[in-house]
Amino acid sequence: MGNKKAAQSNIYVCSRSVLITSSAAFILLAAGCARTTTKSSGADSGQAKQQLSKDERMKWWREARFGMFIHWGLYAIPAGEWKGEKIPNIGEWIMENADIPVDEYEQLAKQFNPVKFNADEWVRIAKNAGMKYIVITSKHHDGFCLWDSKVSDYDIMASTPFKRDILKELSEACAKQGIRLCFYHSIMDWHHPDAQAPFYPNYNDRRLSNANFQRYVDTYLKPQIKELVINYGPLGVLWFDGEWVKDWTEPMGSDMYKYVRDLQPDIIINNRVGKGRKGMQSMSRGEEFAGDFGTPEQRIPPTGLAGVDWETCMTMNDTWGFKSYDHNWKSTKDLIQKLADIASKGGNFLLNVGPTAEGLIPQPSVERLAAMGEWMKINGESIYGTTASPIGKLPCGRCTAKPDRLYLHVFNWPQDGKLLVPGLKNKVKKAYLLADKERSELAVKSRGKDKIINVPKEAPDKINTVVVLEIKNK
Ligand code: FHN
Repeated sequence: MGNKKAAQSNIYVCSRSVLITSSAAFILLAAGCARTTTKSSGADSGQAKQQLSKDERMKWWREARFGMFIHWGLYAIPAGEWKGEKIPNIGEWIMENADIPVDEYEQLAKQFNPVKFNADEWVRIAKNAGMKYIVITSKHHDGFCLWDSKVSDYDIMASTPFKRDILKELSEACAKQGIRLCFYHSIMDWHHPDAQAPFYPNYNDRRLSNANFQRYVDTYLKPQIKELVINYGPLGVLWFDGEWVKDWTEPMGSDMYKYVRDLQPDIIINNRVGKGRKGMQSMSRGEEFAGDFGTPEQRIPPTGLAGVDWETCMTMNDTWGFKSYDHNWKSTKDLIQKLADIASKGGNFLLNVGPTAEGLIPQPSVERLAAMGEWMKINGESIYGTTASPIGKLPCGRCTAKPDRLYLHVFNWPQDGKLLVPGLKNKVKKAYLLADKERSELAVKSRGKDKIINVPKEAPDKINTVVVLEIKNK
């Protein structure tokens, strides 16, 4: 009972009815991942072993707000080049974009030997950035498996010189450092003969069908999912992808959803398990579609979505998998403000890294994550466990909420030292800078329906200074 109850009880009288209408429209779109305790495909119903309601199951995830996405696999070896040619588009799609036959692409496994891979170091980088969970590609579209699978030899143990179970090492490192381990898993498989391998050279041709696809699902996909959940769990989230293939259907998605929840009742599953996704804005088209949360990709919804579970996944440059020549890195300022923007709309931020073939997270990513961590060390309280802004966007930035306070994320500091907070009628009991350990009080004046906070002339943090307003609830 997160956002909805808080908003109703605290009556932050918002004069911006426009906002509600637009988010209502958005909510219509996102009904599938609604934060209700309604059953999602019966998995929550009755059976004694499934104790948790959806709200209880989602609690850690909703409070976490910030996670690391890791795209890693054989595609890190060519790193965006094939036979000396730069291959356009995202690096992990090189098999498709360079029209590489299965037997040729498979040869990369013989070269995959990431000796610099250090699971503890990766988890430390995520944790130090303020991230609470990690979603790593157990298997991407190219079909290569980063764990010791008994169902396939196209994996790290049987077909590479590395012969270390990467997911096992990450599972142990996450357990040690208190980070939730989650797996990305592609339904689309360009390597499996019963899946999309026969579609070469257009592995991703959505018009094509494989008569043996059900056999792939029953004898390969589901058994591997079981391996991952049972042998490496408990997992936080199973993050499906590649569900757009023609042969995958909503009934298959609902069945997979139930199958996974039966294996681990408290697991969370994204909305790409079914066919509910609406394009890259990726909210579900309705409650009837399987999945616990929406997955906007490379975009942030325009307005708040109070009461809806969603998570924006995003690259730090222009590729998910490592590309040696992609240096179009987002700035630390942009990333910190995006995190605040996403949290102010009630969403999670899943920020990607694409490690090299040696097993290193690219330095530009490491530096930006460390800088985000410095900001989170001071301001984490204004992100973790917060809910969507009850007063919409602010002229100066964004707002996140807790039952008894608002966090104003000030991106554009008022030169005159007068911070305007439009449409807030509640009485402000106390205002102060979150970074100020003394919490020295800032003067607050009412001006009609608005509040004016007297702040220092200089912005303590040029990227995002958080001002806390302790609110008297009506
Ligand atoms: O095709 C994938 C892509 O490679 C990447 O994994 C992203 C991450 O969300 N998902 C798909 C594109 O929607």
